[in-house]
Amino acid sequence: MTAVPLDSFRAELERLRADAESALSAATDDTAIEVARVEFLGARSGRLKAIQKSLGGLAGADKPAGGKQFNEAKNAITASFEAARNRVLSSSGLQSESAIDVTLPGSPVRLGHLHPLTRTIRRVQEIMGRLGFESVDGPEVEDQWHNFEALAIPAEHPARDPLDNFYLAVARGADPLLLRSQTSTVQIRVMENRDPPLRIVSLGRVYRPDTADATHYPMFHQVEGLLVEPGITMAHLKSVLRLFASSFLGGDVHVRFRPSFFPFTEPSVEVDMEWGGRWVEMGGAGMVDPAVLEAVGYDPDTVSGFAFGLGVERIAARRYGVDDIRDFYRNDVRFLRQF
Ligand code: FA5
Repeated sequence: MTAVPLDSFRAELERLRADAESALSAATDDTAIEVARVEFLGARSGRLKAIQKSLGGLAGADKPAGGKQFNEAKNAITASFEAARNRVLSSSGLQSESAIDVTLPGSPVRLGHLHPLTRTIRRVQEIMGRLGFESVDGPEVEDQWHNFEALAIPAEHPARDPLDNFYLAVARGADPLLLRSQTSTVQIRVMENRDPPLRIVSLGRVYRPDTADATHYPMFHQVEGLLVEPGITMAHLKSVLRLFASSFLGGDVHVRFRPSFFPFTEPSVEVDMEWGGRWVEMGGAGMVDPAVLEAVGYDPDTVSGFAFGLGVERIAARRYGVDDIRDFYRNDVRFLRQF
């Protein structure tokens, strides 16, 4: 068998080297580099491996020179391969594999949390639940019957004034709907559908065209409580409110009743709470008016009940030491992060 001439062996190596360099310099991603690696440097069927096998065909005297040329070509192709790999890594944002130091501590992920008003609502539901009050919902768009009439607020009552409510545009002649101005609507909806005894609590949004200030907002939340059973008195009302206030605010909270008027309760009171040396009005309450019990088909001679409605923003402000309820709605994370 005639020996392979050293010149043609070298020419073959040069061609391979040129092919490898052009394939690697054209590679723009990991996949292209891997394809080139397998073609040129592959351990089993790579083109370099094939040339290595032909080394054995050189004449004995040419073998040392051929081996040297083979090693030079192999080192050059391996270096081009490394260079191409680093180029692709750095263009994908990673300078090189060593740029990721897995021993460094990770950057902390900041966890969000519930809005203080949502937390207040859940806490109120939980405390009232322990006192046996079931949580119920009612619609925010209401009709005149549930927002006013069934609550003994007749057509001529100033509380129905268009300037004091958000009425919705409706077809001519139809009874206008409105965004509910109080959660007392839910009292009616529940009593219409259930028989006594009942204990419910309802938390939700209400709407009034009030000018926003430190204690008012045009959209706010109320918590409505209603208990109807035989033999209920104002003493039960005060006990429940005291228990609630002490659990919610913590410590010994004093509850004060001031005589007031609501068309749907008789007698009616304003509820103030004293905590940390300050009295704050939290809401209204009273014994459900017999006219309201009759409007929903209950017999006022066999059952009586109390109802209360508290402002959620006011009790949340008290609980968290917030001076201005508008802060709850500014969406300023520096404020919200504190809770
Ligand atoms: C009522 O809304 C009655 N429905 C409460 C009631 C329920 C009485 C059951 C009797 C029986 P009043 O309008 O006072 O009452 O509102 C109750 C509470 O809502 C207020 O004491 C206050 O805490 C809160 N509140 C009223 N207006 C606003 C407002 N614009 N922004 C924030 N909170 C308000």
